[in-house]
Amino acid sequence: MAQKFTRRKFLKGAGAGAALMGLKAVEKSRWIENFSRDIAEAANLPAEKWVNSVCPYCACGCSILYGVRQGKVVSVRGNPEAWNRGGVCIKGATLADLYLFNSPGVKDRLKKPLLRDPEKRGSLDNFREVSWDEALDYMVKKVKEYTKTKFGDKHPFAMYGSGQASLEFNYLAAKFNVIGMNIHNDNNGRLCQATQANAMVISFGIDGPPMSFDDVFEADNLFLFGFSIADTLPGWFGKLVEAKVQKGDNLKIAVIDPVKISATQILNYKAGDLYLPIIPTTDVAFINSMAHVIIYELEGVNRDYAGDASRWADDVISGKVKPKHIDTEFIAKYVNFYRGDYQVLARLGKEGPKIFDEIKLPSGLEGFKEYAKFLAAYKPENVAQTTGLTPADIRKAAQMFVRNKNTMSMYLQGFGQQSNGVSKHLALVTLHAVTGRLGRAGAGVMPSVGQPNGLGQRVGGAVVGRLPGNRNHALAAHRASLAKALARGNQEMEAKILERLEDPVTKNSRLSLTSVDIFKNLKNGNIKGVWTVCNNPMVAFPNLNMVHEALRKADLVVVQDIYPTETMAFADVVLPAAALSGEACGTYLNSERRVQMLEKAVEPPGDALPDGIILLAFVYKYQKALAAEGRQEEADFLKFLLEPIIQGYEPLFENVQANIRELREANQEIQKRLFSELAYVSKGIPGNDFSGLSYERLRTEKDAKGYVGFKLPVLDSSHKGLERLYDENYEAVYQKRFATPDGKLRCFLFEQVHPAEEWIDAEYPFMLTLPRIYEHWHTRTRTGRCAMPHRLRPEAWLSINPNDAKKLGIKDGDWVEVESRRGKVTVKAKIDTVKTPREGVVWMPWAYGFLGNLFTGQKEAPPGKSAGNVLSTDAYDPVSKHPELKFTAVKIRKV
Ligand SMILES: Nc1nc2c(c(=O)[nH]1)N[C@H]1C(S)=C(S)[C@@H](COP(=O)(O)OP(=O)(O)OC[C@H]3O[C@@H](n4cnc5c(=O)[nH]c(N)nc54)[C@H](O)[C@@H]3O)O[C@H]1N2
Ligand SMILES: Nc1nc2c(c(=O)[nH]1)N[C@H]1C(S)=C(S)[C@@H](COP(=O)(O)OP(=O)(O)OC[C@H]3O[C@@H](n4cnc5c(=O)[nH]c(N)nc54)[C@H](O)[C@@H]3O)O[C@H]1N2
Ligand code: SF4
Ligand SMILES: [Mo]
Repeated sequence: MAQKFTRRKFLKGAGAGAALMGLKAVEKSRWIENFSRDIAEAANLPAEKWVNSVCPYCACGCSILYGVRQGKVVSVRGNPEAWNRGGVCIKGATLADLYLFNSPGVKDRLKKPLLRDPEKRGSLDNFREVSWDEALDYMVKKVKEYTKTKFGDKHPFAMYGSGQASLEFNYLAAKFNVIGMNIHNDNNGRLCQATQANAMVISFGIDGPPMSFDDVFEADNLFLFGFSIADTLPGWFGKLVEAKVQKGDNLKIAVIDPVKISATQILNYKAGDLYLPIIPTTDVAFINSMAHVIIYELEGVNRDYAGDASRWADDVISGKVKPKHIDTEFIAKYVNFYRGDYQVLARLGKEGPKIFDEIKLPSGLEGFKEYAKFLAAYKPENVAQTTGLTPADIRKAAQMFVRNKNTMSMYLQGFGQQSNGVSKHLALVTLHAVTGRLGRAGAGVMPSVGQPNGLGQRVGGAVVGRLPGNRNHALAAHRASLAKALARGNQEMEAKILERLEDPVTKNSRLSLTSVDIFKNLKNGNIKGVWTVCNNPMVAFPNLNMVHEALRKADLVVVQDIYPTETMAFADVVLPAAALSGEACGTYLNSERRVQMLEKAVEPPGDALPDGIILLAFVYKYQKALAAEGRQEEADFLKFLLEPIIQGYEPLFENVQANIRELREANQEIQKRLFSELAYVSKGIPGNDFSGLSYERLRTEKDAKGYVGFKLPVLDSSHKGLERLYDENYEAVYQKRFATPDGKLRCFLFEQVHPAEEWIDAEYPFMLTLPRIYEHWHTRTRTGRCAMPHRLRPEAWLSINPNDAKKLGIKDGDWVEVESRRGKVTVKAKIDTVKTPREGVVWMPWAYGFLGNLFTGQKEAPPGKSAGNVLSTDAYDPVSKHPELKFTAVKIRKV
């Protein structure tokens, strides 16, 4: 399979038309020039073997092949036998930069465990290299003390994990942090997936993105809400472009985003495609207004019933009137209605589904009548000011929504990262349901995932509210079946596991703190320490001044990463990890529920160990220390949970430093055991059951379309997975259309609610949104060390609408100070005529922390002068606790 790469081909692979144009604009640095040549030369070296893996960046989950020569990665390419058919974007294509010659990607890797006194925190210096055992023993000694007390339902120590760690690691975190050690555990998924996951549990009864990438080929109409898909899930966008080319104007697209995102470039306005520059946070008003137009105007309620939806609905119920766009059969058969009430829904996680009784409306068509009446207030003219959209545009969108049968809505952080995000999802699901545009190929809602294993962190059970198998923590039956599956017939252990999950008296869930509350309580001293794995909160977290203070206050900060990060500057313990993609093995679940294998291609550098081995080594040592101290019961419990995973390998964990090679080797078998344990545990959980899947199958078989990997659920050893959830095939398998107790979809009447962040005013007149850019991954720890992405986007900027810039007297390239109610940053202004924000809105990439230029090592003082999250608020959606990262009131001043 070895193939010759020329520099030209390489650039082409790297998404290059745009990249090449960008190159001209960037100043020439000879070092980078030489570096790029090295890569091109290296790419000419034929690989000796190609190893199957997955790109470690976005939730497309492009299957990739690492080309390996003499034990080193020399190139990377897309796997032609996968759903991505060999394609990769600039980030996947430049992954090999991280392995080549003396690049920053190689030089900067963390290679040894590091330790220092907590007083010496604040920079990347002053660490001393230590053995694995010294570092882990130091942690054990501290954590042992913390776990003598409680904070909330757990001990005052927390792991902050990641949707970029493997499915197996996330399962380990659930099994040992949440259950075994009873400490707090949440993930960066709180910043990423919490709204989508919680909203899906509410609507469908269980979490899991219900549709597939290929559904775009079946759709007649596509609504893209707050989803910059061309930049953020480019692989899936490729399918969308293909669908548009294939179907021409038969596929109509509406983009709803305050920024004219790159995806608008494929719109054909003449053919009726729409771009709607909505005011941030106001999607519910828009969605309800589309529903108003459909019922009051297109169904003729205004014309024939003088606007009285109640009388019209009665005639619909009695069969006197047959609506054109409302699917009465679907509503009668499959829909329950509820009042949209944030206060009640916020209690779901703790108290369970009985809370729905408090807000229940009549079911079926009687409930629909309530919905129709409720929408009276949402006439387009009434919401024009709130949403910033013209009544004519709202009417066009409504007409598009019910044009033909198949309408599909795709959305991501424009919904997720708003403090009213859950209500956006719920309002949209209701519109899809009443128009019968849900639960078919090409019809329905598809909340996308962002991180490569954003879904796997939920299926693994490592985010608050989810338990292994993507169970609902709030459901007594799910807690009980988990305890049973993990107890292996031991009733005493079963009772113990259950007690970690629920209060025996109230039967309420025992929950960890969620991410934002972990950091706030670290700041307040209620939580003593934090162990971050595979994330960089000192850049990515909301309200960085709060995070900065929290990390300074903490008694123990452990950072487990592959590179030095801004967060590491506040650590006292640093644990060097093997990069999952390339150097370790495990599985990832992509945005369409596809499980794929990542095989080990090369050895990790220095003493680095795979993430799972590090956590297991800690648990092993912690359990030994508890036993030595006479805390026998806790130790025995942990020993019981450890046994099936590390059996036969115990001696290796006695002296980690002496057994690095052996532990890396053992990791292959240990991950396999973890996967099969979780597969077994997942049995019976609708949509998330993969009890029919194994490493063997992932390695040797293909799915029904002939691609590597399988889409959940995979029900037995010959089942090839389901293409989508909640359609007729799903109903045939589960004998229910939805995963709720009565098999009905939960639909809500939600009003437009105000966001948590204070609204703009005379002092803070601009709305800032902090989105992503194509070239970089999050806090740039890797892409910032890859030549092309770095070169194209070396620094942060603020994008301004040309009219706003004129009013403020700002020219392209001027330095501006952006200030919110929490802090300020200074960046260059860009008068943006491409990804143009609507007037009154500005945007800046949030990827640039105080480590600044990762090529030259130029640093700033924390939290950084161009770190966007200095400005953002840590207020969150009351149901999902997902922070409001996409709306900040700011003022702008030329400096
Ligand atoms: N290149 C690159 N790709 C990535 C990532 C990366 O870091 N870099 N990260 C990955 C991850 S983890 C994630 S979660 C995804 C995120 O993927 P996206 O959600 O596509 O990413 P964002 O650019 O953060 O935000 C999407 C859009 O929401 C819009 N928006 C803001 N407020 C509102 C609103 O109130 N309503 C509406 N309708 N729109 C609004 C913004 O203008 C922005 O265009 O990307 C993934 N892919
Ligand atoms: N304002 C604003 N803030 C945001 C967002 C936004 O849109 N706006 N988006 C939010 C979202 S959706 C997300 S997902 C978060 C992401 O935020 P984070 O996850 O905190 O940021 P990353 O830079 O992705 O951090 C991943 C880290 O893992 C390390 N790493 C890579 N591979 C491995 C491995 O195999 N093992 C270990 N141990 N480490 C590894 C990388 O070097 C890097 O430091 O940011 C959130 N923050
Ligand atoms: S970043 Fe996403 S689209 Fe690009 S190669 Fe990786 S998985 Fe594929
Ligand atoms: Mo994310």
